[in-house]
Amino acid sequence: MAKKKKILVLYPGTMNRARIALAVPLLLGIAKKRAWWVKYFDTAFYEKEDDSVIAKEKSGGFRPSPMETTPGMIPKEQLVGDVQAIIDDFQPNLIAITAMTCDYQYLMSFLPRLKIPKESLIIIGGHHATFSEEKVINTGLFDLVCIGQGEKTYDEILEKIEKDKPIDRIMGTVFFDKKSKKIKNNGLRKLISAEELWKFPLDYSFFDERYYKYPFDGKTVNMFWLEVGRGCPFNCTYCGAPQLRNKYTGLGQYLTIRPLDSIFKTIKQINKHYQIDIFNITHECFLMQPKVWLEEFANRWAKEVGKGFLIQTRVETINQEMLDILKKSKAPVIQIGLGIESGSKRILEEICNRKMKIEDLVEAYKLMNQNGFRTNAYYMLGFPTETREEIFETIDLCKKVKAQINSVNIFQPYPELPLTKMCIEKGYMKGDEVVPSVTDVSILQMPSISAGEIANLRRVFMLYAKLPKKYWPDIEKCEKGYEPNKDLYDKLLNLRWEYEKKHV
Ligand code: B12
Ligand code: SF4
Repeated sequence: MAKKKKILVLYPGTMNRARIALAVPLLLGIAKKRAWWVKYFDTAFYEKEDDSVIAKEKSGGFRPSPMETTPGMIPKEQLVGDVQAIIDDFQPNLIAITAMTCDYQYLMSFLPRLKIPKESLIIIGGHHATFSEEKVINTGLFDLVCIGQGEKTYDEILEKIEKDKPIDRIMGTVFFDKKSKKIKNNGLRKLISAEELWKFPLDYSFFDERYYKYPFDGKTVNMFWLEVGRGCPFNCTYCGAPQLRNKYTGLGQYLTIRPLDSIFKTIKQINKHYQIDIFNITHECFLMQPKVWLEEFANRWAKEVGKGFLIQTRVETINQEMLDILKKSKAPVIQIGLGIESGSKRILEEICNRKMKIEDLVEAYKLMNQNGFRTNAYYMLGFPTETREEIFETIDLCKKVKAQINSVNIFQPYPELPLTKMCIEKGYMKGDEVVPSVTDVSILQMPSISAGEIANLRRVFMLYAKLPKKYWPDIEKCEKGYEPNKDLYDKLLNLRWEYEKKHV
């Protein structure tokens, strides 16, 4: 009998909190089903300097959490030694990694320092690999790069390894022959149907209670990220979702809804071990699902779950009828998040390709607030060609929409986005820079506004938006000189929360 194969699944997550990346239960589940010996490692518990969730919390976007990071963080210096020890001890046949761009950059800070046994293959997939496949394979660190949807591709990779067959011709991968240094791009694989997709097994047995603890409304709750479908039909120029959809043109149906039975089966599976308080539904535009599906979802939620949930959707999908459907779920709390991004008509229409009216955004929040929904708003600053005045239009809009949760991000040019191409064409960047976190700095060198001013404005954005104008001179002091005015900044931040309590 052939020897049982061994796989190490590795997720180089960049947060200081434990979280289950959606691809990981799949990578674990498929390997387990194929009877592999499976180990899992992630970087959640290793200290990282920059964490966008903490940065947003510290600049007044969310209520301060009682649990800033997962308790018991490990010093970052121990990371390489710890991964090395697992590899030396386990001697995996395969190391499978999932990463978006931020994770990949972090991975590059430690993967090249590891001594990988000659016999161990390394494969990587996820959003970054899908859009930077050439750069990733050219590092010479990986045997295979998985491009796009991975379920079938990964299953086939494991099957080939089990049978000691060559892995150089698998659709949906780019292969690097470490001996001859030759690269073979096998092209994208056709998409599989939703039914087939959601039959692949998901394994959550590797995650303890720390993976569910998350701050919410100033408390720590059990939260679970629940996938209900994939894909968005819109074409915002700063977003990776249309990029993925477009890549699949002619290769099948990219927009998919997860069958309801599969959704509720996962909820039951998780609730057996961890009573989840809030489900964070990951769909780019939840309310664009057909009404019948939404009605059934809400009715089943009321009967089978009865807990709170969070969704993201587009402003165009917000109306009384949709809100009434959501209410049928009888969830004690429903949070709706909309991407606002900018309060400038020019930035929205000409730069972001978002053909929505500012008045509609204000009206949508009014309606959601009136109907008792908790609201979340996403903003971005530092778009190519943006000016200080336009950022203040966004601050002005934030004042008007009165969302409870505000997520203020700096635009970052991820690989191959239309806006990234524009930045390169305009000479705002070269294209090979490391992309910082969304709360760190802008890497764009623009004539309209400096990178420093963008970073400073992000830090005080919520103060300008939430405090009356009489405080603006003090806010400006903190904007222009944060370090010498830290005490004043903290005072204003406290005032921002007090003010909201009194006036909303
Ligand atoms: C859900 C989601 C989140 C969730 C959960 C993310 C997670 N790690 O699980 C949350 C809300 C936490 C999140 C956060 C962020 N996100 Co996000 N997120 C998404 C979203 C909507 C879906 C991703 C997803 O989980 N899909 C389902 C899983 C199963 O798909 P998948 O990971 O792509 O994996 C498939 C394949 O890639 C492949 N595969 C993946 N790994 C592997 C490994 C192997 C070995 C193989 C063979 C195959 C394989 O198989 C899988 C199944 O088909 C995407 C948009 C999109 N349409 O992709 C953005 C997206 C991935 N996020 C993005 C960004 C920028 C962020 C943030 C930086 C945003 C922010 N403002 O803070 C943060 C980063 C936080 C952090 N440091 O980790 C960008 C990434 C761009 C890039 N180049 O990296 C995207 C594309 C959206 C966008 N705005 O452009 N995100
Ligand atoms: S609506 Fe949201 S998910 Fe869809 S393309 Fe725009 S930003 Fe991306």
